[in-house]
Amino acid sequence: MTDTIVSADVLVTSPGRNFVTLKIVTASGAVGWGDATLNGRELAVASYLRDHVCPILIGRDPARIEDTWQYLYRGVYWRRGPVTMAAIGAVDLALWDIKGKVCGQPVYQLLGGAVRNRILSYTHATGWDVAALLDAVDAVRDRGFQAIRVQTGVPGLDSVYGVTKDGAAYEPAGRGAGPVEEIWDTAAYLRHVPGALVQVREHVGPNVALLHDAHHRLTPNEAARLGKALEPVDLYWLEDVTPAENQEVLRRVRAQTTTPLAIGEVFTTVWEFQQLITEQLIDFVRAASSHVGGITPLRRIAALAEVWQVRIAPHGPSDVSPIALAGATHVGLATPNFAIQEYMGYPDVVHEVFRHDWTYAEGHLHPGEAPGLGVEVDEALAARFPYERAYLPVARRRDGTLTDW
Ligand code: GCO
Ligand code: MG
Repeated sequence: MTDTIVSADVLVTSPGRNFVTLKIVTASGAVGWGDATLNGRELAVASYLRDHVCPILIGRDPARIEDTWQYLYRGVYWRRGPVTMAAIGAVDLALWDIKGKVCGQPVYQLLGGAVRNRILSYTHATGWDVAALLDAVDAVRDRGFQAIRVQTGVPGLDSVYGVTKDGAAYEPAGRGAGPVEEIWDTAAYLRHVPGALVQVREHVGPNVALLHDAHHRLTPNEAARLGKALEPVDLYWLEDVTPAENQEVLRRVRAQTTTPLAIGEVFTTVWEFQQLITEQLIDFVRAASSHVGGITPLRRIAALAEVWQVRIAPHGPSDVSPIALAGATHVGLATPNFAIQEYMGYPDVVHEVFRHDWTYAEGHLHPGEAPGLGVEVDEALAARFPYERAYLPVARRRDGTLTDW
């Protein structure tokens, strides 16, 4: 008998940072959870879902995941964009969750079953100076990580996004009336980073995978210079070297350096990856299972990437909720050209609000064997953390000009 969706509700909670969650319930009593979090623009997605998507989900067959994806993507004149795609992603994740629960299978089984035993994961180590960074690297190695993203402060700057001076929690969107403004100096960054990362490589030896994120801040020429300068570090990848809009510029970077490139955490459709994949301008696709519109399109991107020997490595910072992280780990376990999963980690309270079956051990993640995605939301606990307005910082050059992320 065909099941139907009887309710679709949005829950916004802020246990340390904001998360937007979609809850879909079917007539047979199945409950599916989806992540709709868009860091710093959370309520836009909540409204998109509540005001425009939830009403038209009622009465639909939850089993028709692909058709619902097409309905919300192709069926809408104003398509693409992060708000739309995060909303569609939440629906898609919730419907895969429901399908798994109805079938009594973890989602990875529905995707063809495991192609690996566990998923290599990386986390972040940051330190304002090199000594602090090396301490941070040692600390995450003690937690079992064999792949580490390393970021440092830059001499002459007061702050650098994602790097704290006291080693405390970092990268939340700052709470408050508006974005914090930071001063950015690319020349100072380029002078400092290669030397700092060489010291990290010397410290950890050859067997630890090191990654670095440039956060879209470089020109093509600067990116090429950085890639070349980092070749002795033998990076696993250099991430987001240039602003995401103009992908042709990657040809120049690619021609100049063999440092592997990862791009795409802010991309929201397979079409934004098309040129990067088919021209082999990147080595790793960073699409998140939520922001790119769900598991359905992430699998499609992975299939395209596989043809061109490009691998996927979904975004997994602390602003991607444990539900979307679960989505990524199910895809990761079942996808041959999956490379590595970012696992930035969450404060304890987030693990309590989002009770998950996925596990981390010895540098690896596993989605677990619970039917569906394996995440249940404690709604009573979530309700104790109301939304708090928060923004990512903005960056200006020394002369005051706003600059890229
Ligand atoms: C990453 C990302 C994060 C982003 C954050 C913004 O690679 O994990 O770049 O560092 O800054 O997800 O919302
Ligand atoms: Mg990144």
